[in-house]
Amino acid sequence: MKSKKMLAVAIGAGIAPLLAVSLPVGSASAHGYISSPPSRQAQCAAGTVSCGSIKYEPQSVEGPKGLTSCSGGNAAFAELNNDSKGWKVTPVSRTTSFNWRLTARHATSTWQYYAGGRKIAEFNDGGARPGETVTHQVNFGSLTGKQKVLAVWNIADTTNAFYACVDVNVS
Ligand SMILES: [Cu+2]
Repeated sequence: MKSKKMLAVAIGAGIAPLLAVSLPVGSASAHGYISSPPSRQAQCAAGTVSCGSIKYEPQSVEGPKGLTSCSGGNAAFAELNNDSKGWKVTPVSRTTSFNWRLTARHATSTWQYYAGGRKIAEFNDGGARPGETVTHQVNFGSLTGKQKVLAVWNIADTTNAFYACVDVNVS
């Protein structure tokens, strides 16, 4: 909203081309992550596991759509891909609520959950703007025991997605 207003003012002043190139594509530091069960980046932020810069911005694991890595392809957050880092594994039941905390409520295409090498759940928001918290009920089906869940938040109006890995033990 703020950007649009600035642009309108700029067009009026005849400097639109100059300003247009400097307009941010999206909000630089505000996005979202899974808070519970605690995702890897949530554990970094809480100090459950000691981490690098991701601990300051657990909401920023953004990358192109279609990736399968916990880091969303960000070299700075590569430690999120390390399965041996001592992540706390949360015991969960076959049907479990996954809760997202969104610091920017981006228009959303889909939310996807992968485990055991396949997609186990998908929720289609059809471009709607989510609330500050989003909860999904995910059913693990025949998957039991220790699982690494990759959750993906696909943004409707950019080519990007947000990624969060959650370590659980399904019983
Ligand atoms: Cu964002």
